[in-house]
Parts: sequence; structure tokens; C-alpha cells
Amino acid sequence: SKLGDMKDANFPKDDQGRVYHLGIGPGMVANRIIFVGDTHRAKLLADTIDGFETISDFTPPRQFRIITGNYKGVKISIVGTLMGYPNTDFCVREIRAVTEGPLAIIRMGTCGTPHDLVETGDVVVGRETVGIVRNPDYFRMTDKEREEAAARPYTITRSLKASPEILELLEGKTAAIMKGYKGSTLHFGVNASADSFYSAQGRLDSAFDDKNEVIIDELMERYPETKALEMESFTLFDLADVCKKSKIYVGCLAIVLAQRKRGGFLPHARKVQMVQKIGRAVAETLVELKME
Ligand code: R1P
Ligand code: URA
Repeated sequence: SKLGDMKDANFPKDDQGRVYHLGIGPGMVANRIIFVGDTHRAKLLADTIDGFETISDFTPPRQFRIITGNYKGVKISIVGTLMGYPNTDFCVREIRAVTEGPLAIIRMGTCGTPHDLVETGDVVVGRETVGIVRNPDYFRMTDKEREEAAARPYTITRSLKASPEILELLEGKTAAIMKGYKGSTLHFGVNASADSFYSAQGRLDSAFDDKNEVIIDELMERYPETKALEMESFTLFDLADVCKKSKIYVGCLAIVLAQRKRGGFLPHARKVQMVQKIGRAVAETLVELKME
């Protein structure tokens, strides 16, 4: 039924405890969750993970998507988070607000790669993730101010590790599925989440003075094992790390769409194929994960 009027300015909920943007209340999302940016990918996974039985499929007015189903006797939700840091923040916080006990969230995304040895169509499991954040002040500072503050146009953050319990399962499951597969290779490495698809990912755009010509080189110098460049996993790991309510286990993997060194973009049909291929690895990881 429709969301009611919001009651609380600090953390808005309606009289049934449903949160403002995701529109879910207690019991409307599982504690084991797959995050995807693209809401169509959420549906694709629900339809193609063999044995996944959909119980509910909900799209709130803000166009997130929450599909919940049974897989091997365990409740799993597939959440279409939309793109970027702020949307991920909505999803993690509003899901945390309507659930109790430990959560496990694995992001299954798409990405670009800044790494020579990674090709389009490959899969990258992120053992850790860093953020790349544009520094707006830099663009308005004088040279003297920049020097005094040692300011840079982009901040590359410290890295945050995936939960070892998820990583062990996810690496094993994806490796088993990809074994002997000719079309693409599985990689393990660092994931980097940028706050823009464009500036902070080093894309050049003559319409904007982005000062981002060297950002990819800086990233590779600091984290040479960076193999995936996307927009959400860092926020997920960051919030899990500071969550005080109960533990949030996190992991991430991504299908490589763009080869940023050599050029090239994966055709849509191949992307769909890869989603169908590796979805089961993520679902099985969530089912087998032992949460405290
Ligand atoms: C950009 O095109 C989007 O694709 C990637 C990025 O993280 C960003 O959200 O992931 P998804 O395909 O999961 O959305
Ligand atoms: N998603 C991203 O964030 N970047 C890419 O280059 C491709 C997909």
C-alpha cells in the first residue's frame, strides 16, 4: 500500500515504520542482500538465478527496486540501488533502519578497468576498495593556497577490506563458475569507487575543466592492483565499517565494461550473459555465509 506521511524529521518513517526513499518497513527486506546499480539487472538476476523464487518485487516512487525471494531455503533480497555514493548511502542506511541483527551485502556491479591485464567481459572480485573523491575547493584556490594546503583536485582514500568470510566464499564460487570458461577471466584486486563516472574516473571532457589528466596514473601508483573502477562499493564498505547497530558483512565484484587504457566497451548482450553466468556465485555466497 501507499507510503503514509512521514513522522520524524531526523529519520523519516511513516506510521508503519516505512522509510522515506526505499519505502520499505520491517520484514520487507532480507538480511542477505545483493546490490546492483541497474534495476533491470535486479530483475534479470531474480529471473535467471536457477531456483530463485520471487516473493515480492517492489519499486518505490524514487525508483529503487527491492526484489525478495527464496533461494535454497534462504531469504535473499536483490536491491536496485541506482548509481553513485548518495544512492548507496540511502540504501545502506534505510535497509539498516528496518532490519535487526547482522546484514550481509554484496555488490554485483559493472565497472571500467584501468589495468593493462584486464579485458572487457572479465570479472573482478574486490578484495579491498578505495574512494576517489573530487575536491571542489581545489578548483577555486589560488596557486599559493593550493601549495599551503598541499591540496589536490581529487582525494584518493585509504583502502577498506571486504569481509574475509564473504571473500573466501565469493572467490571460490566465482572461480568454480569461471573455470574453463574461454570468454573471460576472473581477477582479484583493488576496487576503486569514484564520485563521478566522468571527472573522478579520469574521463576527458572538453566541456569542463576537470584537472583529472593524471588521476588514473596517481591511482595506479598508489594502488597498482586496481582492476575495477566503479561508483558504489566504497560507500558500502565505508558505512559497514562505521555501523554501530550490528555487523554488516560486505563484498563486491564487477563485470568489466570499459577498458580505459586501450579503449573498448563490452556489448550489451555480452554483459547480460555475464550477469546470468555469475549471479549464482553471489547468491550461493549469501546462502552459505555464516553470520554471528
Ligand atoms: C555507471 O554506468 C554505473 O555502472 C556501474 C557504476 O558503478 C555506476 O553505477 O555499476 P552498475 O552497473 O551496478 O550501476
Ligand atoms: N561503470 C563505471 O563506473 N565506469 C565504467 O567505466 C564502466 C562502468
